[in-house]
Amino acid sequence: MTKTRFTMLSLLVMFAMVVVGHSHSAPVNLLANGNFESGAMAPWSTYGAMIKPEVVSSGAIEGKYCLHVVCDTKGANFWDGGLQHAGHIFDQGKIYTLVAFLKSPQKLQINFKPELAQDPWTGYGDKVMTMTESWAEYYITTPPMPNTVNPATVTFHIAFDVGEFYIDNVQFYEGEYVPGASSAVQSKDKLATAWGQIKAK
Ligand SMILES: [Ca+2]
Repeated sequence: MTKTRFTMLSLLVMFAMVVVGHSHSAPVNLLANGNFESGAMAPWSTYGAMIKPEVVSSGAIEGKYCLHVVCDTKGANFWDGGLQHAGHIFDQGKIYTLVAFLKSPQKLQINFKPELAQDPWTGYGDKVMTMTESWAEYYITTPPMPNTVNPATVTFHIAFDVGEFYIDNVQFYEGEYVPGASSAVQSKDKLATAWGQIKAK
């Protein structure tokens, strides 16, 4: 084996280790159709007459599709309009991370709220974010669940003001935030960076 061939083989092994290592660290998304790649909205739903959602096939940050949401009337309360992914159970003692990619030409606000899906609508780690005109990643991590939360839902409150926003690549998983795990785009960038570093050696 020539030195060049050995070097090439070493590089391939190192590259494979980067790929395998990355895939093993990826958390499991508890949301079906979190990236809207079915081309339809289900099982997501919205409430509030002012909320007009539509899956669109252009401008996505991940894959082909994202969700475009219009709020045509400001709510009396910001929670009067929402985007939800229902049917969950949060396990006692576990923490969860909710990640979403968002952008809004009007820089709307949005409230991330994993919650009890019935009165008193107890939230876990809920936080209001302010979107920007460019796609960016936002996340929260809940405190440990003090008890089993059932029924539970992943809710975004979206009646802060009149405007529109785009959402894509939503993930909800057990544990702390894992950088880059929610974004195929970021993952590719990371691999490209690692590959570039390997080649530079
Ligand atoms: Ca998508």
